[in-house]
Amino acid sequence: MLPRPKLPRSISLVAIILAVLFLSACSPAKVETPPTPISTPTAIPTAAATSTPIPTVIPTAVATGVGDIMRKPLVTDIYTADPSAHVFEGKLYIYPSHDLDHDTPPSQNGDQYDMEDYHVFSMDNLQSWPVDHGQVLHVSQVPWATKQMWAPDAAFKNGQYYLYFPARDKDNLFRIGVATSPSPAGPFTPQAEFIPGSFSIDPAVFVDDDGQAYIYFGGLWGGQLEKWQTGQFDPNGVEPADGKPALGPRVAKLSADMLSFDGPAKEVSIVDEKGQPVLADDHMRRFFEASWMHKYNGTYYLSYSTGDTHYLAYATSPSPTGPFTFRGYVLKPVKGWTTHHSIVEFQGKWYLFYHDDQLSGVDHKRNIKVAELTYNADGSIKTLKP
Ligand code: FUB
Repeated sequence: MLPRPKLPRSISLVAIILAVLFLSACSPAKVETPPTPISTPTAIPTAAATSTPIPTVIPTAVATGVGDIMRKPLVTDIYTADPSAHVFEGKLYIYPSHDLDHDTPPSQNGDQYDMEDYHVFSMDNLQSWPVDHGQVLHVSQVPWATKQMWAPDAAFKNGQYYLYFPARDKDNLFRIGVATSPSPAGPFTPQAEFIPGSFSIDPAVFVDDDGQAYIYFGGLWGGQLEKWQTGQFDPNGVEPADGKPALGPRVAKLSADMLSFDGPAKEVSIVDEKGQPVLADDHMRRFFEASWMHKYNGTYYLSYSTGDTHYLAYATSPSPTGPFTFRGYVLKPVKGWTTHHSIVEFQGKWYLFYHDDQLSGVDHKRNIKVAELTYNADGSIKTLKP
């Protein structure tokens, strides 16, 4: 074996450096390890934690609390729907329905919408994800109610917060109840009885600039509105015949203490551009459910779902009690049968809160979303596509 020729020390050093550089150039580029996806936080434990947390992975933006939240499911660990949004104490509060993760077969009566409690959410701004304040009211706390805690709304007056909600009473009729809290985040304490004279579903409460509060409500089919046309519940009541005026939502002034109607509820009239009532067979324009009232530039905007045609429509009036003239659509049909919303101004912009069934693909397991809403110069709303 020949002895290895010895290299001078300086040459060996240069060789080593060159070898290191060569090897590092040949090695694969260092791959950034992706951050471990953060799985959905467990739902806040509540007295009625009957829903299974939704098995999903939420984007990093959700985990960090900052991101582009527009048109994305705002809550991913429980199912939420019917979002009523209000600005209270400088924050945006959302009062949605809480859909449960069960497989009750669908019916025209709405049995699959078998909800039993409410959560409240808040947002400091519309770049961060809502905070869940947990369960604020459960059906077991409401003496008169038995089931189906459907779309709620909230209001503030007299230094107190009010949560209005529909549920079935002991006779299986939908009624509207009210619960109170010193905080917009609840929890809410229910009144022992439903609001006298109330019926049907989907209360929406609007407090006008002069302090007078109005409650709008009603919904067809599962919501039973067509069964109240005589002022009494008629189990055989049906929608008006084709060619007759459609049923409108009901409106009542609320009493100063916000706990009862100040007089009987009246039917709201929705008319076309010629002042003629929208007809019962005009399913593209007739009221079905999900009333919402907001005021923009001094005009009152009544928006609602057209039900079986799945639009969010709107009509305007110089008066909070109408008649309202049909103007067009706020939102085209979303994924899922129901559509329900609220419209609110927050930090200088207008927003539509709505829902679809993106997370589940099931009509009664919905998720709330938000999109910016804009107006044309004539006060008409620019129709949003989901
Ligand atoms: O969430 C139950 C019912 O579905 C609501 O009360 C309706 O408006 C519809 O969204």
